[in-house]
Amino acid sequence: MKNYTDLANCIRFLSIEAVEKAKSGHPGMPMGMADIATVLFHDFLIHNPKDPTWNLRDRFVLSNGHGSMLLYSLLYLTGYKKITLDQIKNFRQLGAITAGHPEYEPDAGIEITTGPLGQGISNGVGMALALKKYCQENKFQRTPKVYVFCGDGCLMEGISQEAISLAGHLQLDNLILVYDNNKISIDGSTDLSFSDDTNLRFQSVHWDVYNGKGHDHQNIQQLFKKSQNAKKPTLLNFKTIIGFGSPNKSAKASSHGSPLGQDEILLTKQKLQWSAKPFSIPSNLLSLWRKSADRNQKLYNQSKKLLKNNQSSIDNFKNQFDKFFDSIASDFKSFNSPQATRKSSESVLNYIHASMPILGGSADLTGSNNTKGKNMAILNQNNFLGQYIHYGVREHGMAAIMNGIAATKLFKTYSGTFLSFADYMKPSLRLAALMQIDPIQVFTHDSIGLGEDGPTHQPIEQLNMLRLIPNSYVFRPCDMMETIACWKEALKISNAPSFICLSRQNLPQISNKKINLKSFKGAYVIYQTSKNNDITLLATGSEVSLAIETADLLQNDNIAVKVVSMPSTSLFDQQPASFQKKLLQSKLNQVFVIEAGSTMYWNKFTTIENIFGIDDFGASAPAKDVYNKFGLTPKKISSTIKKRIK
Ligand SMILES: Cc1ncc(C[n+]2csc(CCOP(=O)(O)OP(=O)(O)O)c2C)c(N)n1
Ligand SMILES: [Mg+2]
Repeated sequence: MKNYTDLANCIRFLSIEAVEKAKSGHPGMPMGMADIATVLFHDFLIHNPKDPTWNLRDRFVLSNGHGSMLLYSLLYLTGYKKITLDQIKNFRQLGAITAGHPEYEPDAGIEITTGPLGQGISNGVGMALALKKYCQENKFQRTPKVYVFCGDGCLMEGISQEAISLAGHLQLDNLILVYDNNKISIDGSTDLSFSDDTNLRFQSVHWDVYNGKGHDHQNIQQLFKKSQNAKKPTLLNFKTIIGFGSPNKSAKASSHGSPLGQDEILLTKQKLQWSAKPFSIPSNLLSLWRKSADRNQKLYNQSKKLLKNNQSSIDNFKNQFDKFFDSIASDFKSFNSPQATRKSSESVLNYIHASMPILGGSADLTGSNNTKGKNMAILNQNNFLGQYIHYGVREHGMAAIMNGIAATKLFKTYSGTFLSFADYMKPSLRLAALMQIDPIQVFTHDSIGLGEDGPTHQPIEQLNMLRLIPNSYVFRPCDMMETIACWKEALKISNAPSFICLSRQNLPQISNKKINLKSFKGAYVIYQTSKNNDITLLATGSEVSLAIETADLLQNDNIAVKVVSMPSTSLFDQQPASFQKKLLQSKLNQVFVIEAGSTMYWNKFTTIENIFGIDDFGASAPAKDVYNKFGLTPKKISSTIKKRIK
């Protein structure tokens, strides 16, 4: 048996010293998980530190991301180039990769951004799913495994249940969840708030479950061995001691999130018989760590040959986008029937899914979101060749699972729910934007226009909530042609999430011949009553036709109106100031805005009195009556505008 104790102590002391130097951080978790991580990285994890993004590597996810020093120590010790000793010494400092919580950087071995507890478990489910699909499609013999470390906190979070339930249903046998069962969280003993029978919980959703002793190397090995040929996802429930090795702080919440202090470090060194200086790893141990992945070399070489001819990714389609979408647009150039944009979106999907490596789905609203293309096969436990996932009613889990899929970069992924339930997904949407990964959310029923289902289902502030997420793209098309344009842009974007917001109700076809698909800038003039307009009326989605009707009424009173459709505020924001200014300019220099949602966002374009929106909850009634109740009718708006410009 290798000297796992000393190897694990390398992790412990790098972590302790880095936290001490940074004067902040979480030493307890790396000290408690060091033994398990050591056995995993020396004997089981298949990776190549010299080629961090090798597609067929196993994935290691630290869902309990506060223990980030565990990950950085492992990456430094195993020889990932980007994680140098200087990076470890600069833990938590400006510009370092070694941030407080792991931040997605596959080149450095950081597979996903974690820290908000529970997300990593769900990301791991997405990775396992994507890898299984990818390997079955390419007939690879070995499917990479996904090892996820998690703590008590991750399992307390509701999102973990959504994810483990779906993982069990799909029988993701390449997923191994390693539970740091130390019975401690920030407030103290988990007895304060957590008395789940965790094993029973996992068994009830069809997982294999094993109990282990987290500091007994032989036992750890046996358990990982059991997980290797599993037919189901596996939970390894390890009893561990937080802050292992610290005489006064181990097994206590005091080791969770603050430096041990110099005195306690000395005592810990004595207890663990460690004499090396801070940040110095004895050469014999470092050399064992650096060689720990050599056992994978043969598999690596073989798989590289296989991968050579299998580089299918959305990137390969990038230069065909113009041609591809032009041909869709040309098929719809005479289309003139009123249609809900969710339905238009379905028409676009019918083209896309047949041509691109895309993985769709919905959180139990397939028929309402119109997210399933005509011939999309369902992905289920018996068929990973399918392209469509029934996520069930699990929006938060779905969004985090999609982040895991997107992080593998093996598939472009989209899914759907109602816009009002974007709130259920927000934490994961934010993380996608932070990570610069590219899932697409299809949000239908995007306003009070959904009518009778009422205010619980009518989004108000959600559009602007999404617009406020940095590095994200919000789309809200007004008809078929704009929907084509929005899908094209969303598919092209590879470094940010996209949110495509679509109507439940029918809308007229108005953008044909006006919109320029080739150089779509997020906004354009869709209608004007004269060449020299008095005012500009800006609208999005379902309110564009309302704006055009309003413009016609104003024209009757000799007020000339330019109507600007802005299906993507995000793309418009990126245009040069000169373009933005010119588009919104008018004789009276007055911009008015109509959007059936909260007004807050739009005051960057105009004064608050010029915005027609809704800063209240909607109402349960036929759509026409709800629009009327909130004053969003051509008659009411035109009369207010008339008064304003007098
Ligand atoms: C969603 C979320 N809520 C709260 C926190 C703050 N937080 C960080 S760690 C932690 C306790 C987690 O306990 P556990 O997972 O058992 O970690 P351990 O102390 O055992 O390392 C909390 C509440 C967080 N990171 N994410
Ligand atoms: Mg804990």
